[in-house]
Amino acid sequence: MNKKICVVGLGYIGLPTAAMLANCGYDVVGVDTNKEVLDNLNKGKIIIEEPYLDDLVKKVVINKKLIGLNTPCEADIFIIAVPTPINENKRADMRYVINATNSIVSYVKKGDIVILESTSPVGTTTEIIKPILEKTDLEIGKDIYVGYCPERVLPGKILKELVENHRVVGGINEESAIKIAKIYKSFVKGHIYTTDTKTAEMTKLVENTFRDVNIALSNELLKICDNTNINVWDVIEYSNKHPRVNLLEPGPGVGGHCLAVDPWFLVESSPNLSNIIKLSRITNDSMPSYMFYSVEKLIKNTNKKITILGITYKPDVDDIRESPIIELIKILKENNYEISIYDPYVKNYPGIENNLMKCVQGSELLIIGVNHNVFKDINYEKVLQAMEGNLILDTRNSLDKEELEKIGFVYKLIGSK
Ligand code: SAJ
Repeated sequence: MNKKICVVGLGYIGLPTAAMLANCGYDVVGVDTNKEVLDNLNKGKIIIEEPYLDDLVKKVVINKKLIGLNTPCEADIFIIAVPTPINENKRADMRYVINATNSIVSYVKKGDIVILESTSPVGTTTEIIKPILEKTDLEIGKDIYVGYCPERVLPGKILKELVENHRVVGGINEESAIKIAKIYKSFVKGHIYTTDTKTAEMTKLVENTFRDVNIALSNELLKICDNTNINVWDVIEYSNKHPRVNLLEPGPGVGGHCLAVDPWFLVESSPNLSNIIKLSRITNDSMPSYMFYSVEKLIKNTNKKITILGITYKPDVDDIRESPIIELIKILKENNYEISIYDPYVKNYPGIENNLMKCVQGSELLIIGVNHNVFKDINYEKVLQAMEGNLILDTRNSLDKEELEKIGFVYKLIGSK
C-alpha cells in the first residue's frame, strides 16, 4: 500500500478527506497557504463548522497521522482540492489548480499517484494537470498515475456522505483509474465507478447543473404563481403527488460554491448549446432582486429598519459564499434601508450582531433569510415586543404561520397569497 498522502488545499473538501484518509492509516500531510487553518490544524482544531469533523481531526492529529504544512513534500499520493471559482466574466478561474499542481512537481516521483478533486471544467486533467506534470520528465499513465475524482458531499453531512456516497473516478488511463479507486476504497462504502477523465469531469458538472436547473424551474414558477395569485407551495405539493414529478423548493436564490458556479463551466465551454443552463443561472441570480420587490410590497417607506435572520447560503452551515441573502442585503442597503443582521453561525461579517434582542430592536420587518434549525427555538413573542413593526417575510417556508399570527405578527411567505 502507498503510505504517504499529501493533500493540497484544506477547505471544506480537502480537510475532511485528509482526516478520513489519516483515520484509515495513511500518513497524511495537509497543505494550505492559510496560516490560521494550519495553526489550528496542528493543535487538532478546525475553523469551519461541520458536524463531527472537529472530533475526527483532533483524533488523527493526536495520533500524528495528520499534520499541516505550508508547502507540499514528497509523498506517494497527491490530492489537489483547491477552489475553482468563477471570475467576473463567469469564466473558470483555474489559478489555484495551476499553482497547486506546479507546487507538487518537484516532489512527484516514479510510481506516484496524482488526483484532482476540485470541480473543474471538462478537459482540466488532460489539458492543465497533465502538461504541468510532464515537467517531471516522467511518463504520465506509466511512471505516474493521474486522474480526477470529484467530491460529491453535501456540506453539513460531509463525513457521512464521504463514506456512503458512490464515487466516479476518471483516469488518464485505465491503470490510473484502478489505482485511484483503490485509495478511495479505503473509506468509501459506496460503489466506485471508473471511467475516463472527461466523462468524470462532465458528470460532476452535470450533477450540480441538474439541481440548479430544477431550482430555477421552481423559482420561475414562484414568479408565475405570484403573478396569477396562486400559492406556489400548494402547486408544488400537489404536483409532487405525481409519481414522476419532483419539484424542488423556490427560495431567495441559489448560493454556495457549487451550484451557483459549476453550471457556468458548461456555459463557458459550449456557449451556443447551453441555453437552459445559462437561463437557469440567470433566473436563480435574479431571486435576490425579486425578494427585494417582495419587501417593497410589504413596506414602502425607506429609512426603515429591517432585521435579517440568517445570511449563510443554506441552513446550519457557516458558509456565506455566493449567499443570495448577502446580495439581498446589498440591494436593501442601496435603497436606504437600515439593516441589522443576526446569524449565530457567522462570526465575521460586517455589522453582524450576536444579541438577537438588540438586533431586532426598532425593526419594522424581520426577514428569514435562512432556516437555521435554531431559529425554531426563538421566542418570537419577545422579538415582536422589541420590534417597531410586526412584519415577517419568510424566504424559506420555515416558520409556522398560524403560531406567528396568533402572537400578533403579520406573516408573509414568499410565493403565498
Ligand atoms: N436550494 C434551493 N432550493 C432547493 C434546494 C436548494 O433554493 O430545493 C438552494 C439552497 O438554499 C442553497 C443552494 O441551493 O443556496 C445549494 O444548496 P444544496 O444544499 O442543494 O447544495 P450544496 O451547494 O450545499 O452542495 C451541492 C451538492 N450537489 C448536489 O446536490 C447536486 C453536493 O452533493 C455537492 O457535492 C456540492 O454541491 C459540491 O461541492 O459540488
